[in-house]
Amino acid sequence: MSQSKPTSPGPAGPVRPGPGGALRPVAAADITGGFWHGRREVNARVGIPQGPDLLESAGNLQNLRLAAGTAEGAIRGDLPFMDSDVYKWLEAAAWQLGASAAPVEAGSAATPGLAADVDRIIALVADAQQPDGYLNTWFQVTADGRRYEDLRWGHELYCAGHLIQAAVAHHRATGGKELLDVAVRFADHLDSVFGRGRQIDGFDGHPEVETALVELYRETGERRYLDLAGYFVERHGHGLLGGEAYCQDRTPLRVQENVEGHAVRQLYLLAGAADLAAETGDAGLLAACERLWAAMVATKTHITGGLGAHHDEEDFGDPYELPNERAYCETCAAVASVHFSWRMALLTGEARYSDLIERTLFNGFLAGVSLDGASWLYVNPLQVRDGHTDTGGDQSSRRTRWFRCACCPPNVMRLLASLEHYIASTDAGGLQVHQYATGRYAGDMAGDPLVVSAHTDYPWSGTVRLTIEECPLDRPWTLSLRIPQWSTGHRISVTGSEAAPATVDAGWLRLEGRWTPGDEVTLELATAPRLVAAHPRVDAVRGCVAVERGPLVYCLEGVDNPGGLDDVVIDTTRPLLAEPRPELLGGVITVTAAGYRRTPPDCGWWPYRDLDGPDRTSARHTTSQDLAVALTAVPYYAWANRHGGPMRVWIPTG
Ligand code: FUB
Ligand code: ZN
Repeated sequence: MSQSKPTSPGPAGPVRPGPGGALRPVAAADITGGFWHGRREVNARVGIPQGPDLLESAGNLQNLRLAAGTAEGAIRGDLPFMDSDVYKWLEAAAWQLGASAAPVEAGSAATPGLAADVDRIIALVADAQQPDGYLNTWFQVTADGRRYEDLRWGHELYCAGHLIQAAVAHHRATGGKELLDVAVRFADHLDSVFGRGRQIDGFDGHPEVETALVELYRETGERRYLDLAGYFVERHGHGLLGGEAYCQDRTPLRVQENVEGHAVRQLYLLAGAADLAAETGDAGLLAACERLWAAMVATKTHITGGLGAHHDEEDFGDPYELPNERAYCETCAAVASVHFSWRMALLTGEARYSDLIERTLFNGFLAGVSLDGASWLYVNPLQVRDGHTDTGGDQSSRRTRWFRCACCPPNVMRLLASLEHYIASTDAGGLQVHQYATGRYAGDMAGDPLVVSAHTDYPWSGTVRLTIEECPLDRPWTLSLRIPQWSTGHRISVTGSEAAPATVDAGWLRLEGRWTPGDEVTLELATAPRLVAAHPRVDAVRGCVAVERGPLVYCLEGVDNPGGLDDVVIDTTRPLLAEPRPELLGGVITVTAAGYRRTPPDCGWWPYRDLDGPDRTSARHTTSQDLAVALTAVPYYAWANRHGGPMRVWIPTG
């Protein structure tokens, strides 16, 4: 591999931007306790270790052997992107292996076995690669060597992207080059076909390779990978793949007004565009990313951070088309949203991107994995009706052990395993804390170490204590803490430092001063439960409210509210009561609201009726037959862990 730029040590996580952006992830991060430590411990102990067996039984590993010619038989599975499940798992395992203090319970055999599994599976991948660098088991085994004939659906470059990301992770986390060598050979092959050797003018209908190639450029210094990523991003939207929004081919990003088409495809493309803007300083691309992010958040994002309104084609819907029981909100779209927003946070320095990351992580993303780490949701609806029937499978409202299309589980694994890298950043003026998680975050300011540790029981408590561990003593610098969008009030106290009074600037609380190791800052965010209403154009939830507490969105589940959820009404005039329940769902705080179980009107055989009488004069339709009930809500991330009954996030007010 020729090097056109020396590689530089830097942030060890999935995103290592060059000097162009506003912020840089801290070089070393470690989540050592609290909420996310618990979720990551389950991921390390249960989630990731089950991967090899599941990939074996689903046939992904056998497909690699078939492609390598070391086994005989028919291809397993019926999707051309099954290799990507292997790569996403490898990426997750690599981050896990690299975690400086692996959050694996004492006595667990996960970590030693994991390294061997990773080596074994990397060897399978390397064996399957063709001499010219091409690698896709589906096309090698089933297509008589035909390549790139179905860019709309073939996923060959999408799989290459996941391979590259896994390889970068493996290299950064463990120093191993085996997978990186495979990835570089594939990237060089892609460059010879689509890049400098330009045999084909095209791109993959499922973006992913774009962001991966930028990261490979960051890892290797090889400029061709950045150029190839730029070429792919620019070729979207010109009708090369039939002009479909599904393939991100209807409109060039630079002029697109709102997110559209397949949600994950759109978001991975935007992540790649943000990466490019960071590396090239392309103001037009940055403006497009900002515009599309803002339009997406304002008009197409569910309260959970979930994205993608349609089951059909896994698409974004129209603006404000945000259904409940038919919400798609694929878990992968939540992962992709975090990827895109983190790149935007680093590029612009704006807090709102990390606000969306927080909302997504605690709600739409985390619901995708069961509390025990062993089963998954692919779609994340906001309502399951009383008596819901479900045939299971990818689009089920029930947790499932694995899927025919198993994109989501290893995506959850890789984000959880690398989560510490999404917490803090530095710039020339100081350190920024984007997310609140107990741990240690070590960056630098112009080469001088800047290390902060955090202790918190977030999200249950809004109190976060930060301790300065190392910092320059000879000059002032700024500690920036994100004040979440949901916060209704905060207090800050500082001990030791001569920090100037805090200022709040577009979501960042800035504390500028001279600091000394041992100085402490305590942030207290008000976490009283809240009722939240949606923009009136979200017709699906008109007349409804949702319950939130801190960053958590809550939901009602049938198991806590016997009698069903289709007829419940919340009384918004009565206070909400938060109650710690250490024995419930791994330890949660529930929120109880006063409400009614409504007796629906008798409509006879026709479920519609003329509206007159009290219906036209009274806003609240409770009657003497309505039963007063206490409605108990649990965090949305924890739903569907006890039973297969109904659930709802949005609660009618009348
Ligand atoms: O097409 C590959 C993956 O499968 C997508 O990202 C998901 O939406 C699912 O369709
Ligand atoms: Zn998925």
